[in-house]
Amino acid sequence: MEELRKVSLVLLIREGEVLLAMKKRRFGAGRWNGVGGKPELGETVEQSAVRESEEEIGVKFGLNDLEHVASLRFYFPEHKKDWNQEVPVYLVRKWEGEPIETEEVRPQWFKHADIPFGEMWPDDKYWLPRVLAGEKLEGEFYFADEGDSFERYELRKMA
Ligand code: 8OG
Repeated sequence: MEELRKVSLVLLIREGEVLLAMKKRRFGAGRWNGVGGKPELGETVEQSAVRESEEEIGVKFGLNDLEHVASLRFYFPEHKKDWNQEVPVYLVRKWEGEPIETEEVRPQWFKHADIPFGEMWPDDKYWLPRVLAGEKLEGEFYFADEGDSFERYELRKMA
């Protein structure tokens, strides 16, 4: 299988709540999601998780604060296959600074029971509750279109 580009996804968590951010522009705009993004030249995906979290919501933490809880691979139809990517998901429990709104995103805390799955990537409802409950997962999602629905998915415990 071809190597996939890796793009980080970071979820800040505190007692019973998760921080989601409404993305205001570019890929995924209009959806609530964690923060994170593509590594810059020479950067590891973990470094991108730390840098993007500071750029997007103004919080600081170290590489050691990243708890790798999922590896998800997303596949799009042939005409969109440049969107294919692997997303390592990290939980972060400890950081410096209060999350702030920036040009890119508007952050908000959500209780686990109030997570707005209807305004998120359609795969999130399958893996996010399990990750928040303490599972470590890996899996693949095969999107039918540009990300509004998917045809099939596989999810298993992380090896
Ligand atoms: O840098 P860019 O904005 O392209 O990063 C995209 C972000 O979206 C990155 O944090 C990874 C994340 N992401 C996907 N697909 C999915 C998905 O299906 N669900 C969630 N929750 N996040 C995703 O690329």
